[in-house]
Amino acid sequence: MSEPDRLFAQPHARVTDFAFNEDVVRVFPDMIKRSVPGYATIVENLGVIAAQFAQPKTALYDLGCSLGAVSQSLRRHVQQDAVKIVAVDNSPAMIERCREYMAAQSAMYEQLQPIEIIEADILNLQLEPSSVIALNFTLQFIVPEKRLGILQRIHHALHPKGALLISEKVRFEESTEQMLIGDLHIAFKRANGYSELEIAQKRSALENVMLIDSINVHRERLLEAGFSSVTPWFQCFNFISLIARP
Ligand code: GEK
Repeated sequence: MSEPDRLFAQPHARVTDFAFNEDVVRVFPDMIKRSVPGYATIVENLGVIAAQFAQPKTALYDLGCSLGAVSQSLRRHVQQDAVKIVAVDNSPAMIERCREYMAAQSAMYEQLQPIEIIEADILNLQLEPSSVIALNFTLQFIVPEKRLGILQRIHHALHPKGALLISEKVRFEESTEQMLIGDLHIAFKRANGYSELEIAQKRSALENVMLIDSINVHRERLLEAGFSSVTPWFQCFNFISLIARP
């Protein structure tokens, strides 16, 4: 169903801001796999981790679900009774395709957890009592001044034995480290078949819409939002995944 990502292969007269529209949806599985080091490992293990924190009679949220990869992993790994998985995205094109993928998964496997797929802005979403909330590469697309507020709402919704699972691209505060790891990420993209033109045009498309923080900024903000601990469980180059406990 997914096409190879050639969105930035030809020179664009003017590179416009990146948007999660139908063109992106068509190539998304290929794009994210070739751009985010460790993506498949992160997605699979978010299910494994979620199974340790999920509590009966609570919701498990996949916020900024895109095509629902994390929700699919949660459905396969979490066995607790009476949990409800809720996948949320504000891109109509993503949600439409997500529903198709989820229907295909439901048809293929028995005994999957129930799922609700919602088109909504996570900034306006009323969160039900939850035990696991995943923000898998989503917070980086939220305007910086709204990030603390959403983390505070997530903290408020979380069961004491639950967890926020958050993955992000990060920057490094020390410039030589930033240069080294940034270059290694570019090498990863080259190794996955992206040309210099594709890498450069994608970078300018994301410049104004994906604003990344350092690990320290994430940690401090999560603590300010009320979380008691922040534990990195995965890093590959400048891509990390953290477990934040209420
Ligand atoms: C995955 N988690 O495959 N409200 C709802 N959704 C939003 C908002 C918002 N305010 N802002 C951005 N999004 C996925 C990958 S992609 C990351 C997540 C990437 C959505 C946006 O529409 C997009 O689908 C997603 O967040 C970010 O594990 O493409 O690098």
